Amino acid sequence: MKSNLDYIKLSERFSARNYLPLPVVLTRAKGCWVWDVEGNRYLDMLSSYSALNQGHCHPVILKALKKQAARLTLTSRAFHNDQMALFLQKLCRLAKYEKVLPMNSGAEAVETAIKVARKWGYYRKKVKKNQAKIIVCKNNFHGRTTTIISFSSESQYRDGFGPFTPGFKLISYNDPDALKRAIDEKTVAFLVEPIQGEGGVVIPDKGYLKECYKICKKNNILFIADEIQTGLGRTGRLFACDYEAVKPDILILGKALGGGFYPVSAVLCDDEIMDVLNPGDHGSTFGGNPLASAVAIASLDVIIKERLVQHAEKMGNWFMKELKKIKGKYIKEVRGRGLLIGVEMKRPARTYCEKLMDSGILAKETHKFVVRFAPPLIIKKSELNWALPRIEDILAR
Ligand code: IF1
Repeated sequence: MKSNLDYIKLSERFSARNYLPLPVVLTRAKGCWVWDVEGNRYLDMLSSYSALNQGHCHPVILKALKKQAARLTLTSRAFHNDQMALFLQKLCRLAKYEKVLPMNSGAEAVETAIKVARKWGYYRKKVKKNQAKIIVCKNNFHGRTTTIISFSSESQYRDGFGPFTPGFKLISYNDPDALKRAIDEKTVAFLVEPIQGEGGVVIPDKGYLKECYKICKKNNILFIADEIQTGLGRTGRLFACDYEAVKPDILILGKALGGGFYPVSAVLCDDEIMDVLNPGDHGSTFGGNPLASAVAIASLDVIIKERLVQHAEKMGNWFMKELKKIKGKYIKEVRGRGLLIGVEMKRPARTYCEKLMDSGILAKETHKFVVRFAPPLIIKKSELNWALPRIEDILAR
């Protein structure tokens, strides 16, 4: 039998060095639990950055995947397949939009939304050719493509990767007045995360999203919400924007849409916006493929049938209350919504994550000082109760 270290050494030899994972090699999983190659068990409190809202290897999604994999996996969009329309219909009805454009990764969906917004700007708002501007927030995370990192405020994400795509303006997050000031006649859209995930689980003030939405409406600008991480139940609502009854003009989804089995992302909006796209304008070899579609249908079914949104709210509220009771001189703040929770420490969070791992809990730091807890939404109170004393033991140190 090979050890964790054997695989890590092998990985270090052949893998690009663009990650620094915790030193554990996982080999199987079920629900909220994962096992490493040495047989140690861990509670997964990261859920692959919210891509595993339904838990690992959910039997309903697995069944759908197996059935579809044996039947038809890929057609390209040169032909129709009998799964995509069913997926898009389900998603439209659930999220209350008229159209969906399916892609694969989150970053691709963000790129798609940018293209749709720009084209809408030129053809509907009549912005001068190649002048469109999109307003984004400091401390954002929307992905890793060259265009998306062009409007990152994180120097590491950009360093060495220029030249950058123009047409973006950075403003401070949680500041509606900054949005007002940044708007001019070239502005076509405002792109925002309802909660900044990678930014350190940053929750804006109550009313921020609503206020920004109103400003966008007043100025004929599209409000685009990146709910790749916050969407599909994570925060205790189907979408985090629901907390403020905001329906974005363009909604971007990813991660949990594929139930942890398959990369599936989507851009949703109504006809008047999506209609700017014509055949040949945009596409993807794998987007909307029948395997992805069947997996996404099952992934959405599980969220609804198992009432994961309601469960996330209940478990999240309780768990956060318990976390707030932990007394530790290095704990600065506990914040979150639903099961997207960050504990900001006064010292680098990586060390705490390493210690948590040693006690059987997998979590990942974000923004250096924040330990993020975002378990699968299926997590039981008993499992959180198992984790709490272990978390307390480490965070209180
Ligand atoms: C990695 C972070 C989380 C996202 C939002 C778009 C994307 C993401 C709001 C792009 C992706 C991932 C990327 C992943 C780690 C993870 C992450 F720490 F980097 F920021 F979740 F917090 N919009 N976030 O959160 O989606 O193209 O990756 O499918 O290792 O970079 P993608």
